Amino acid sequence: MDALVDALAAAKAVFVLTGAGISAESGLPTFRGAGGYWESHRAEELASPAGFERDPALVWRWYNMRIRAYAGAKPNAGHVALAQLESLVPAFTLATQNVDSLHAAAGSKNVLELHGHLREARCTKCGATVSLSSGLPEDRIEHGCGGRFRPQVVWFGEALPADVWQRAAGAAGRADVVLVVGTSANVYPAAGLAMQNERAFLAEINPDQTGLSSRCDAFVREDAAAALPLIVQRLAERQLRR
Ligand code: BJW
Repeated sequence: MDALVDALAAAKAVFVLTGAGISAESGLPTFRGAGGYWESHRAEELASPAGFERDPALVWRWYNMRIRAYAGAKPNAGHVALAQLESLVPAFTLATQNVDSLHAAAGSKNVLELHGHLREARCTKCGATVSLSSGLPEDRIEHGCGGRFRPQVVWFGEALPADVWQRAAGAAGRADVVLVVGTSANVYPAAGLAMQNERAFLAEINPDQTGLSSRCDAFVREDAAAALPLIVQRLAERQLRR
C-alpha cells in the first residue's frame, strides 16, 4: 500500500479502471466466481445480441431484477474514496465496466461508462430511448416502429461506445498511475486499458489474484471498501504535511 500511496502522491495523472467487485459491498453480485451472475445464468443467453433475439423477455427479466437491486443500492466507502481521490490529484479519469451508476452517485465527476448503463433503454430500430427508472414491463419491449427496446449496455460481440473508448484509452495512455479495482480483467477490450501503458505504475485492489496481478507494481489483497479509504486518507495526510 505504501508504494501505491507514494506513486499517487507523485502522479500528475491517475487512471482508474473498476469492475463489479467495487460494488460488492453495496450488496450487488459480481459476474464470475461464487455467487456471481454467471454461476446461475449463461452469459451468452443474457448478455449477447443473439440471446436477446432468442428470448427478449428472459433478458428483460434479468435486467429488471438488476435495476431493482441498483435502485436499492448505495455507494459504499470504496466508491466514496474514489470520488475523494479525484479531488486530490491534478488529472483523474475513472473508467468503469459497471452499469450501476454508483460512481456518479458517490460524487465522481469524470466517469466513463465502458459497458453503458441501465438508466435507459433504446430501440433497436429507430434509436428512441425510454427511462428505466422502474425497469421495462414485458408488454413494453416491442416499440411501435417495429423495433424492440433493449438495455443501453454493451453485450458480448458488440463494440464499446467509440467516444467513451477513445477518451478512456487516451487517459490510460497519459496516466502516471493506473489503478485497477474489483475486476477479474477477463473481458476485453476493457481489461487491455490496464496494460497499454508500460510507463505507468500499475496497481490492483482485489481480494483475489487476476490475470493482471503478475504485471502489477503493487497489489492490495483486500476488499475495495476497506482498502480505498485508507489509501486516500494516507494520500490526503501526505498532502497536508507538504
Ligand atoms: C472484489 C470484491 C471487493 C469481489 N473488492 N474486489 C480478446 C481476447 C479474447 C476475447 C476477446 C478479446 N477481445 C474481445 C473479446 C471478446 C469479448 C471478451 O472479452 N470475452 C472474454 C470473456 C473472453 N469481448 C467483447 O465481446 C466486447 N466487445 C468487443 O470486443 O467488440 C469487438 C467489436 C469491435 C467492433 C465492432 C464490433 C465488435 C464486449 C464486452 C461486453 C461485456 N459485457 C458484460 C455484460 C453487459 C453489461 C451488463 O449487463 O452489466 O459486462 S459481461 C460482464 O463482464 C459485464 C462486466 O462489465 C464485465 C467484466 O466483469 P468484471 O467487472 O470484471 O466482473 P467479474 O465478476 O469478472 O470480476 C469481479 C472481480 O471483483 C473479481 O476479480 C473479484 O475477485 C473481485 N471482487 N469482491 C474488490 N469487495
